[in-house]
Amino acid sequence: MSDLVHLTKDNDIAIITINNPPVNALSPGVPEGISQAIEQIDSDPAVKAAVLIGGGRTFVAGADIKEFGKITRGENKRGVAFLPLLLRIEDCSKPVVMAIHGTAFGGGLELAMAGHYRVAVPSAQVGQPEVKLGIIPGAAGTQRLPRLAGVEAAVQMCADGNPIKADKALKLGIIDKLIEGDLLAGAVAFAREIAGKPAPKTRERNQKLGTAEGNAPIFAAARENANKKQRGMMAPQAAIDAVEAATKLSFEEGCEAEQKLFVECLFSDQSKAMIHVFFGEREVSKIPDIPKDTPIIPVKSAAVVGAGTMGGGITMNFVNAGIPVLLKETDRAALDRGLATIKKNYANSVKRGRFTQEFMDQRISLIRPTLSYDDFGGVDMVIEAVFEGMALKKEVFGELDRVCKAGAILASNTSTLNIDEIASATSRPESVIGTHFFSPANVMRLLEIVRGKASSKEVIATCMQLSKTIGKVGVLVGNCRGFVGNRMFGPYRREAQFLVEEGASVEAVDKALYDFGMAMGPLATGDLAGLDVGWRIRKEYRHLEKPGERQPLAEDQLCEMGRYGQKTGSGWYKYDENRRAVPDPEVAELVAKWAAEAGIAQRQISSEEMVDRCIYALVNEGARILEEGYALRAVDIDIVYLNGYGFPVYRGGPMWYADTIGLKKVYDRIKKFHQQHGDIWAPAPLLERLANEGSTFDAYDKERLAKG
Ligand code: T1G
Ligand code: NAD
Repeated sequence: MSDLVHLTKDNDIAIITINNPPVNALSPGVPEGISQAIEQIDSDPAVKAAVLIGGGRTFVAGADIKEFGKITRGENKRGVAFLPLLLRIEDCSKPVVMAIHGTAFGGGLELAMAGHYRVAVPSAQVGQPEVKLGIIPGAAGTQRLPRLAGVEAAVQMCADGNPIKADKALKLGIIDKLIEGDLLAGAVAFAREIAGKPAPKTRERNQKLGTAEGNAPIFAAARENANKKQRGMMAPQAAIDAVEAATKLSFEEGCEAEQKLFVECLFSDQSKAMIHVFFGEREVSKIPDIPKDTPIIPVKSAAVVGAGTMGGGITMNFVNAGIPVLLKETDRAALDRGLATIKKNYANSVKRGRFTQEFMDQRISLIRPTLSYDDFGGVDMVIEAVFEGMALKKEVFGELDRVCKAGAILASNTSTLNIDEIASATSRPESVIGTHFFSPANVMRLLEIVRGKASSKEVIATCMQLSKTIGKVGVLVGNCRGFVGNRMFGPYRREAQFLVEEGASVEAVDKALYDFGMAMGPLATGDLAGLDVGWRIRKEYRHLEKPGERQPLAEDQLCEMGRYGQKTGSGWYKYDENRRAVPDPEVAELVAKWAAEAGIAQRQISSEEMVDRCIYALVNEGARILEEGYALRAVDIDIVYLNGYGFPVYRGGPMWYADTIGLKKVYDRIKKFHQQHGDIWAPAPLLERLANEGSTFDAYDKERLAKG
């Protein structure tokens, strides 16, 4: 037996234990170990039944995702050929009981469904999350799951990839029994109960496969839903096709259909991008110069200064995690306004069934509104979210320095201001850091953690861990203007405006980027966030603009006219009573007039150019940020854009996308834009180097990691 799979016995019950930490993935050696164990069990007359269980914190969490790259690069010829093993388990002459705790995901659930019975602890979860990696189940999951859970549940689980809890799995028929207390003991007792009885083979359970008439509306609805919620992704559609095959073909033919779709997805750019994102979301939490054992400052209580757009959402994140919050404002009216917005947001979530009324009441009871700093002395962390102005921020931090206890973390939610300068208003810059949330702060997953020159390792490590506690993806970024996300967003939106000035329509530019996969077009995004936010910042930094450098014409003038976007009912678009965007011919006329006055020639512009100018502007600025060291890795930039700016996950982020296109091609295109549009398009030196070396941003990351 291998180190990864142990076979023991409890009298007449055999126990197969998988030990492949951290998540018992089906890495090379594990399937082989299980296969050997089944052979032994089958030939051991003393054994009446068997239990298969995961060692450590979970059942099998799937195939080893690290192997996929080797498969698509041709280094691993074996692939994920689990089908024969699963058939072997199903054909075992002794019933096999799968004992599930933690997460039975992907190949883990497929393994479990090949067993004759499944028992689980109530806290267990099961799921087919493969579509989140741009693939589909590849070991008969789309064939066995509908046989256990029915077509509707199976197609949903395989198409959206979201796990379900054990109690729901029991109701659906995926799980046969919930085990309270000791799982192994309960599973062995269950095995002893069913030993000697006929063991049902999942592949032969066809009762729940329904009829073609009955299933047709289910598949139609699933495809429509996937087109809406997973726009542009190929895997969800492939998963639906595979489950449909299960209802129309024999089990064997269904498995062949699934295999064909699985391989198409696995070798697709979408899957490579989404696997990059899977590991990227885990990589960003590793900070090279901050060891894993860096002491964490306990954050059991917090305070938020400013209950406006951001302060309210930030407060919700903390109380949702059970951390009480002192919420301070300047006056009662502002405080009541902030609290009312928080209550409205919770009420909407209760209406949508996301939270219970009891949860809402309990969370709101953790918020203590205040108009003074009196009780700030006891809190572990403060997040400041007052108006964006250096003088006011420094005034607030001066106050916090006076009232907060030693060791308290003092964080600013500033979106553009210099963290070191804010820290200079205190006697403890080592406790000051930026925590840049994204609007709406209780929804957007991204949290840019801005490292100041003096921010201590303990404060950084604490904020990185806290981001997980409050359900965010924390990315450590450097203290440059606009940090990573907004610094890149500037050139991206600049190009969108230039394209309109050169003759493209507002709708055409937004449609081109929407079709590319962005959650929303760049101009409509401006209207959503408020055109005045950028306008105030441009006014604050007007003195830094390079003389003679082309600046966008429209947004400042739209703001002068009071057109701030959705919040004023008009911006680039007009908005109807349901906040739906309506193209506004007046804007097209105004921009044409401003462009004519500026002598900007009008021309037909292809959507391909629109995408290249906006996306390559992101990439070029991203490359500058990387070489200047304001981002640790190219993948960090990708994770920022996927979680904060609606970049399509199936393209992996701007830097990975550029690698997919090929940096030489991207560089050549940027050189062209440089010739046409001047130094704003000067290629980033790092991009030039990597392009000429035929390298990639991904290789650059690995190179730097290796150098440590
Ligand atoms: N393969 C390889 N490594 C994995 C892995 C996997 N399946 N799952 C996790 N890891 C690594 C992860 O990179 C991290 O490494 C460490 O384990 C801890 O993970 C045939 C083809 C199980 C819910 O999609 O969802 O089966 O960063 O930080 O927050 O049809 O991991 O420490 O070096 O995420 O407690 C389907 C993926 C595969 C599940 C645990 N399975 N994993 O979450 O820990 S495709 C999945 C997860 C498949 C079959 C198909 C989560 C988790 P490091 P972690 P966590
Ligand atoms: P906002 O105008 O909606 O709210 C600011 C609040 O701060 C107001 O309610 C004001 O009364 C309060 N305030 C001002 N001085 C105060 C003081 N001394 N004590 C207590 N409260 C005080 O602004 P916002 O959009 O929430 O932005 C807040 C901060 O977050 C800014 O630094 C902004 O740059 C940043 N930010 C904003 C966004 C966004 O999309 N709005 C996104 C990320 C970061």
